[in-house]
Amino acid sequence: MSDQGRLLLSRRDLLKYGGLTAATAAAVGFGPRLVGTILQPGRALAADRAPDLKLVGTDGWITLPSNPQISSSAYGVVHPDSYAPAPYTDYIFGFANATGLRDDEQFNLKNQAQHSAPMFWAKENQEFRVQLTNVGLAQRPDLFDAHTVHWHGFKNVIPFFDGEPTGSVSVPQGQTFTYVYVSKDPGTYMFHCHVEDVEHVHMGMTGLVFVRPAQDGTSQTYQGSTFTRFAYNDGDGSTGFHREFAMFLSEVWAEAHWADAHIQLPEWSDYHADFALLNGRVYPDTLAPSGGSIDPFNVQRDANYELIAPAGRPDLKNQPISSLVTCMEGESVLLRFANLGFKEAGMTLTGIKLRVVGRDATRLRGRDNTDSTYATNTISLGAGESFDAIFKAPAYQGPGPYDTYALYNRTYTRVDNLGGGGGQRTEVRVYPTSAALPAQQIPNQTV
Ligand SMILES: [Cu+2]
Repeated sequence: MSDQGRLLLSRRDLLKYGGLTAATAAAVGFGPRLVGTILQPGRALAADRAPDLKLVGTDGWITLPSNPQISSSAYGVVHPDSYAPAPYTDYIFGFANATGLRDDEQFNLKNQAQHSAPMFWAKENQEFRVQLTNVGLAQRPDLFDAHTVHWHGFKNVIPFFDGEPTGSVSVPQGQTFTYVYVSKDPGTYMFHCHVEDVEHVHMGMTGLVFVRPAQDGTSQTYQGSTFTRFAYNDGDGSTGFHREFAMFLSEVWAEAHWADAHIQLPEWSDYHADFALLNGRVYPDTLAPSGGSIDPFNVQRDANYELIAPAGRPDLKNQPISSLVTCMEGESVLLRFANLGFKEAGMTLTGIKLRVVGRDATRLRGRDNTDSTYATNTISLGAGESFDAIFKAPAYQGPGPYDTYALYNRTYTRVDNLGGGGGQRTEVRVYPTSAALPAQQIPNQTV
C-alpha cells in the first residue's frame, strides 16, 4: 500500500466510517430499533481531528433580475417566485459553509444555502477533510433527500468517498459524514451533490474547488516577474500569478426552481436555461462586491447565522462571490474557469490575450515536456470542464481610474438572458501601477 493509502484509511478506519454510515442509513430505513447502535460510533469519531471544511446541505433563496417575468405553460408566472420572501426571487437547493460552527449550531443554516456553493481549496499532498451535514429542506418538509459531496474529476478519491450514491454512501437528513481526500494533481475542479444529480446540481448544489501546487511558496522568475504562487508545478515560473479569480458557470431554468418550491415535479427533458450565472450571479450583479466573507476557512455570519450581505446589496446575501477582476498593469492574473451548467460556453476576454496553461486540472505540457499552452481570446468549455488561463495585464491607458475590458460568454442568448440584461458577463479592470493595489489575500478578492 502506498503512503497515501496508509494516510487515508486503515482497515479499522474504514470499518469505523463505514459502520457509522451503514448503521445510520439502516436506522432511517428500518426504524428506531438501531438508534442505540448509531450513537456508539459517534464517540470514536469525536477523537478524530477536526474537518478542514464543514458544509451543510439545505435549501434557500437567491435573487435574479425580476424583469422580464418568466411564465411557463404549465404553471403561469414562475419567476419571480410568489413564495420567495423579499428581497429574493428564486428557490434553490444548495450548500452553506458551516466552518467554525459547532455541530449543534449547523442546523441554524437550514434554508440559508448560497449559490454558487462555497468555493474552497486544498494544498497538494494535504490530507483534506470535508464534513457534510444534511440539515434538511425548510421549504420542502415533505422531502427527505440525501446529499453528498462529489469532487468532480478528482482522480485520487477512493470509491468510498466518491459521493456517487449508488456506488458509495450518501448522507441522510439529520446525519453527518466526513469525506477524506489527499489532494494530488493541482488545478481547477468543481464539486456537486450527486444525489438525484440532474435536479440537485441544477438547483444549486455545485461550486468550484481547486488544488494549489506544492511549488507554492518557492520563488521563480519568469519573463521578468518573480512569483511565489503558481497554477501548477511548472519548475520555471511559467504558471505564476499575482492575483487569481475563479469563474464558476451555472444556469437557472426558472420553471424547475418554481416547481421544487411549489411541490411540483420538474420535467427535466423540457430543460432550457433562463439565466446563465457567473459565480451565482448575472451581469451587472457580477460586478457587485463580494459578501462579508468569501474566505471558506474564516466565515463571517451575523447573530442569526446569516451571511453578511455585499455592501448595499441585501438581495445578494446568498450569492456572495463577486466576479469582478481587478489588477494593475503588468501583473499576471490567473482565471480559473469551471462549467457545471448543461450548456457549452464561450468565455471571451476582449483586447487581452489569455494563455491557457491547464485543462481539466492537467498542466498543458507533453510527456516529453513540450509546451502545449496556447494563446486565445475565447475558451469554449462544456459541462464538467475546467480551464486555467493566465493573462498579463496591458499598460494602463486611461483616462479614468482604470481601463475596462469585457469578459463574457459570447453565446448571445446566454449573455442576454431573454433580452432582460444580465448573463455570464463581467469586467477586468486594469489600474495603473501608481494605484498601488494591495496584494490579494484570497481568490476573487477585489480592491
Ligand atoms: Cu443533494
